[in-house]
Amino acid sequence: MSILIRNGRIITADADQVADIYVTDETIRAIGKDLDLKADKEIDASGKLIFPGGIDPHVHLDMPFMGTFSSDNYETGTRSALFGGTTMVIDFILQKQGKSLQAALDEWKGRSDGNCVGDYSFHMAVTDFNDSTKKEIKNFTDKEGITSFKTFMAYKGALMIDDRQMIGLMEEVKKCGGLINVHATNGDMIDYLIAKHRAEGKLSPLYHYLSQPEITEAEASERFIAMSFYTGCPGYIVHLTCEGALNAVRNATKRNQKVFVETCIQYLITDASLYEREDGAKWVMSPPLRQKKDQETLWAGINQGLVQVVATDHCPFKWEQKLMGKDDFSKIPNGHPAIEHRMELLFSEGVNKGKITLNKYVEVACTNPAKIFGMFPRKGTIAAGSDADIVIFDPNEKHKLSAKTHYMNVDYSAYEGWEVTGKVKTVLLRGKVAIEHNHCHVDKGFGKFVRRSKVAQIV
Ligand code: DUC
Ligand code: ZN
Ligand code: ZN
Repeated sequence: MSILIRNGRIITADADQVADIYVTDETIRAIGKDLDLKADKEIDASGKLIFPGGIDPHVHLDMPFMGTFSSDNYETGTRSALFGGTTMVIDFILQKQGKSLQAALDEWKGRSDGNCVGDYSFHMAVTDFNDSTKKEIKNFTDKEGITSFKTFMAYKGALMIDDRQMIGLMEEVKKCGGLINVHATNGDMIDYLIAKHRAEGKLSPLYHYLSQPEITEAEASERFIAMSFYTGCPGYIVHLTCEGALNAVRNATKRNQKVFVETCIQYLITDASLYEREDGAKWVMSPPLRQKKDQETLWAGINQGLVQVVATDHCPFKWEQKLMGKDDFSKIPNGHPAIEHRMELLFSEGVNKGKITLNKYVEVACTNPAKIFGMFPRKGTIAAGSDADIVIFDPNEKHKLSAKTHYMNVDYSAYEGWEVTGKVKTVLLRGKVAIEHNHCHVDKGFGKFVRRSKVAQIV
């Protein structure tokens, strides 16, 4: 099957040109003006923007968490990602404390194998680092193509590791050519504040926010960065939300240390005032939403090159699940749904409102995740030889986001009624038209596991 996309404005991280794209099988074969080629299918993209397929490197699908499972499984999650122009996601495997990494990998394969509509990979979350876990790292980097290892400095008693384990893991991961991702918040401080608020009968969603003040994130980020510097292990801070944490990253640049940083779309465009609403549980996530001043810091951080990735931390729970914490914020499953809306919201709020350029948009939503996580240039760009993961985007179409029209398996929208300018129209995944005319044309099982290489490219 060959496809010729005519006359689109092709945006990559470093170029902007009107040209044709010729695709056969799974791959982009040629890019040029007025290509003298015939194809089985022609798509007229005049007046449209063309982006590489989006990559969301932070999602939690069908994940056992806080006594329940996130409500999008691998099928509904990757399908709704495709509708929103995200052709690949990286999900998290969680080791159970006291059990092996391999046992967790097997469990996650059991839920994901054959069920993905879009492409996917995994980060391996190490929640119990010991002599036996240490021996397993090399198998992941060298055989499984899983080269990033997630750590939690919070969720005490469930996922959190201490600094001793962190240093040990960093030394091993460095030796194996991998990268450490971190949820950087001070778990002990948060644990204390949660207990304090509960003891005082302060149980509403607002106290979720007040139990994780900015300083808990700034402190842990600084500590993580110091350990990464000391060990020389490449570090990637996931879902960074605030000024204090970004200042820690900026300080590291003064000693020429490179730390990769991800923020998520919700931290750029929403703020903690939502916790005062009756339905504030919809935005109970960790870290919590912050203040308006932090949004400005994060947009600036993107333009300063300190923040390289915009992800989602997609971790949806239905309203019934959120009600598990109706009388106690600490029992509300943490997470919110966004996998489908990242590309459109970032365009509408970022590019359309003049906060970031089109090239920066592609860089943070598509290219940098591919570079940092060992998939570039196969993924994350539009170039001859790359996978034909392509988004055709109408920059002018206005629409509203709603639970009535979204494809995510969750019965509310965290963005109900948001007016968005710009719409994903057609999506190719490895040369196949996956989304067209508001329909998904690929089935579960089409999505492939992507093996990743070891070396994170400096971005
Ligand atoms: N934060 C969330 O909000 N959900 C899943 C895990 C996390 O760290
Ligand atoms: Zn996290
Ligand atoms: Zn997460």
